Amino acid sequence: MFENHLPTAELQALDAAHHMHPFTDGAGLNKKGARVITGASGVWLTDSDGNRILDAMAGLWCVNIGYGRPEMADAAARQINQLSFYNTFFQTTHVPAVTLAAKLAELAPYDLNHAFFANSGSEANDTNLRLVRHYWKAKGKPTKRIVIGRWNGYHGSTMGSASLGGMKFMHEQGGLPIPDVAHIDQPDWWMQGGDSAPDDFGLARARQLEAKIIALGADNVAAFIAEPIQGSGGVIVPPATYWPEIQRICREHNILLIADEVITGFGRTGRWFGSETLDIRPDIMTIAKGMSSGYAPIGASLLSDDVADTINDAGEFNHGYTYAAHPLSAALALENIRILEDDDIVDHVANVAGPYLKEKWEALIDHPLVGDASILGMMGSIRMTPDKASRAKFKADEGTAGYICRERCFANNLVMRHVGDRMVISPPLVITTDEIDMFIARAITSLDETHAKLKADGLMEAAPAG
Ligand code: PXG
Repeated sequence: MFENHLPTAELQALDAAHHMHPFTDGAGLNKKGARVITGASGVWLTDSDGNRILDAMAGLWCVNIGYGRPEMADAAARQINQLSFYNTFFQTTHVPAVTLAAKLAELAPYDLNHAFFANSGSEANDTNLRLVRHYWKAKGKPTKRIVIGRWNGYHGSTMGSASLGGMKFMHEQGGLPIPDVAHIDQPDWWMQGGDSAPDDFGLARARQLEAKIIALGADNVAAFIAEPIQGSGGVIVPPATYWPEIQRICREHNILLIADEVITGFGRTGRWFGSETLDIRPDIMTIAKGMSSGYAPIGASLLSDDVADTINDAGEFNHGYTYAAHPLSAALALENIRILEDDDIVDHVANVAGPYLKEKWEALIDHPLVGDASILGMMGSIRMTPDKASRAKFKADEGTAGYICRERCFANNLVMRHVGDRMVISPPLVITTDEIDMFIARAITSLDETHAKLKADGLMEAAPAG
């Protein structure tokens, strides 16, 4: 690839002077200099120093078809030449919006036949918050306003979506959560299950929802929102008992169920949607990320017939975004879906790359630092621990080991993300078995180096139990 940029140090200096990064300690980064990514193809990133880096995070859990597909470039050029922008307000529509909405209705399970478009997962979840309240008002139940989410859930970074999420470190900044949002605990057996069996723990955590609904009064609760599998929270695969019980509780108490499929959608779990893999029947589904594989920003709320009909019959819904169903984004989402279908990528996850990665990933449990290695489809996590038998946390601050491991991965030209002392992965779905071998080899080297450093620094000590 030809070099068409300033030298790395100059780019880093300009970045430090003018670019504020999301979720970043700005002063710390500015001292060190950001890594500059200049290109990407398939599962490989290239940086400004010419390193080739294996991206086991698919960008930010989103590049499902891999980077740099020329068909996507062609689709973008065709759409810009045809119609570069028009809106969908004021009784107009356009071909990419219609075609994509119909395609999503075909792909989505059950009667999720209606798309309300946004530009991101955060925006789509803000839509959901307003939409469920509007829905219950239209149904003659205006007091049903509270939305229940989960501690350590992630639904985005706007005021509404961050409130629905349960990231306390986010709530601490900016006066969150907003009113009429409540939270229950997450189904993280490894960290919080104590002596209970995983299935009992799953039921107990689901029943927190019932207790919360009863405490608040079902007449005051609009909806429950959750990720089928928590992503940013650390790839927490819930015990098998969890989702059926959540489903029962929502049904019995007349609460809408919102499945946030921003990460789990578009093949990541080996089916088109995580709700199919985990047998969830949501009233609303949030989608984004893999919807366009990150080639352009787009998100949506997919609504059941009942929810959409109720909203449609309730007069004007005073809500919408300028770029909703942007023709370029919609065209790229359509081309992305065509590639997922024509290349049988969901089948590749279910029957080829997924099982292969599962075998190699779960074998990491034999590493002295690894206390848990779980994976579903192309979402995996390992928990590092100083003592496997007792599922102990480190005595050092949570995230110390994770940060060291992430830095070792970077040094070994591998992107894995750390969530506290968990390492998480979400590779492009097109990863081949050879690339999985390369990935695992680099992951093991990084874990070995992390282990050596933790030992050398006296950090392999367990925190006191409880
Ligand atoms: N829901 C879920 C389940 C997500 O994972 C969002 C909503 C918000 O989407 P937008 O498009 O507004 O970012 C997300 C986003 C990380 C990380 O490091 C994860 C996300 C975003 C940024 C960083 O894990 N997920």
